[in-house]
Amino acid sequence: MELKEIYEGVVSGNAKKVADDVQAALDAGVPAEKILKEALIPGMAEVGARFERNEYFVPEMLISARAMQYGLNKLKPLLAASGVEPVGKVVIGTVKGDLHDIGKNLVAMMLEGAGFEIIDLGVDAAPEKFVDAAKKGAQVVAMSALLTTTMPGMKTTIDALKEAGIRDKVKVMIGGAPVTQAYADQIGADGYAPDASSAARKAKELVGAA
Ligand code: B1M
Repeated sequence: MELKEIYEGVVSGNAKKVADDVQAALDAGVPAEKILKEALIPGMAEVGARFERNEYFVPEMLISARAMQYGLNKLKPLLAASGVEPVGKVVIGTVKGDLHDIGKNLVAMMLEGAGFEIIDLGVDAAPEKFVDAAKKGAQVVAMSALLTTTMPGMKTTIDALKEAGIRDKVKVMIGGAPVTQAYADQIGADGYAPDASSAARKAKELVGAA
């Protein structure tokens, strides 16, 4: 199975083909991480590039996102299978106003694979939702944002954790395409990770399980 076919399936938004091709690649012994890094993620990057060039519009992005999710669903059992004792609890969500969840879902899968218990708040998660979930014993609050306009929601959530008196009880980790280490430093987050694998490493480091 050619990884190029999976890539093209994401770009053209053919969900069934992506699911079948990912399964065929797995059956042929291609590692899940290779499929992810060399086919699915580059496919979505091309979709973004076409959107920027006004060749794709929101409906095409949605159709490709669905195809990517079909592929990820096939990889999930492999990426999330760690078989180790829980190393901590993470509450994760995409911040308020932001509906992008593919990267967040991927980070959640890798965290699960690294041994964390996950509370997934989904998308458009308001600061109060993070605070309420953090009160239930999470050691890490993990926020994703894909829009420059929704990134400030990360600082608002940190402020809400402070107001609730629990900021010093949790570690805050942030990420997403427009997010940087400099932004994490600026808003007082404890950690930043550029991708899902390093997010899992960073979360372990933050809870002292690295
Ligand atoms: Co949107 N969108 N989108 N979109 N979309 C972007 C983000 C954009 C960059 C496209 C572009 O212009 N090139 C642009 C943002 C521009 C900006 O703010 N600077 C954009 C825009 C403008 C919009 C709308 C405003 C479009 C419109 O309506 N006019 C709109 C906003 C809706 C909203 O959220 N309120 C919109 C809508 C959508 C869809 C709903 C159609 C769809 C999302 C579907 C879904 O997620 N279920 C969509 C998509 C698919 C994209 C692109 C094409 C792909 C995003 C993606 O899934 N990437 C995207 C362009 C791009 O990113 N190249 C784009 C694959 C994913 C694996 O990567 O999410 O970056 P990513 O996650 C990575 C890392 O960032 C990191 O790890 C992940 C894996 O390695 N990471 C973390 C993510 N979260 C992390 C958290 C961590 C650590 C690491 O710690 C907690």
